[in-house]
Amino acid sequence: MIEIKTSDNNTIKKHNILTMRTENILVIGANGQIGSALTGYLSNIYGADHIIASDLRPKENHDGVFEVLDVTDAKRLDELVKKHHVTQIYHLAAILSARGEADPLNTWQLNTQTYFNVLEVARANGIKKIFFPSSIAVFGDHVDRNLAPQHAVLYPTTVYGISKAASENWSNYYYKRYGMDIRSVRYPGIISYQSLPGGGTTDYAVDIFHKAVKGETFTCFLSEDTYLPMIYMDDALRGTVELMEAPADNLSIRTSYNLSGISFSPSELTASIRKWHPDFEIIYQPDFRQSIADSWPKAIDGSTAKQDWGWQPRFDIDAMTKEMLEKLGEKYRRSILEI
Ligand code: NAD
Ligand code: AKB
Repeated sequence: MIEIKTSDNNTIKKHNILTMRTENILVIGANGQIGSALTGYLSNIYGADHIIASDLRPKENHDGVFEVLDVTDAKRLDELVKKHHVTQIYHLAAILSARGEADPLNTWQLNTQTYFNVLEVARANGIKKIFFPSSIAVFGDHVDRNLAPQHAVLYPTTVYGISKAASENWSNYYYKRYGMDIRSVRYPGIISYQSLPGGGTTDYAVDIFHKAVKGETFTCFLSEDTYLPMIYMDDALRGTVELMEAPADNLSIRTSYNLSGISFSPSELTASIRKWHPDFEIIYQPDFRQSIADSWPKAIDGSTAKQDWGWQPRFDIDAMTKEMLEKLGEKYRRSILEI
């Protein structure tokens, strides 16, 4: 085991060096909110030459290997896996909760068909590990909304949540039936400065920082007291790789682990932002996303992840706010962020 320090000097991780340099990792959906941060994070750990980023369109200024891939095309996926001798796949492509409601059947088709393509191509090529991102959207009615447990009845209310709950079960099926090493977390809403989020219900908690940094009033599409589970990107990335590097024998969950972070409401986030921007203003205009948020838990219980692979989030709300404001402030000052 060795110690790794990421380029932002934030995180020190222990990984097995023999594993690190022999993996070739395909990231599908690499241009999105998570992919934009994850590809760099993985490059620092496994080596830039070992990370193959892919998405529907090329990424401007991408530093490393990039392939155009529409993952509805299983043949193209198979070709890329063979071409790059891929050993691990991170499958991030999906339509998220709010956007998904505009076209439920297409969302179901995209989210599930792409996952079957990944599972089947991985099976045919002997891929060693798959990462599948699930979501707090799997929870719905009849769960304890104050602290959703690891094991709960899943009655998701969005087509996005239904597709994630079904995919969790398919992960478990492929693990049991074919012995495939598929690992997954239920991410809370992810807060990050690297890129804008893509059509989720938790997006307000990223958009709000952009308005604060620009000195503008923020119109929030959720009510002031809507608590949701959230997590800062640094914690999300660290948790993801910690799970992927954990010994297989330690893992008791092959559907998806609750990945706990922090929970807050728009008014609490506003109060945190005002510690640095006292004049920041917010108005509340709840829309259709309010009912999605109301069907999700306020917090999730991450104790199984803690027990199995030592999960522990590091960022509280103020630590996250401070870093978001600093990083976005730098970006806007350099005028390199396109919005
Ligand atoms: P995003 O919408 O920002 O990015 C998704 C990416 O997938 C986009 O770059 C898009 O171009 C790409 N994509 C869409 N269809 C594709 C296709 N057919 N082939 C190839 N690429 C395609 O999403 P994100 O926030 O980065 O989320 C990534 C994954 O994590 C998703 O599965 C999402 O459900 C899950 N997740 C995200 C969050 C969050 O808060 N961001 C929370 C829970 C789960
Ligand atoms: C969304 O809001 O759809 C995502 C998620 C929590 O899955 N951010």
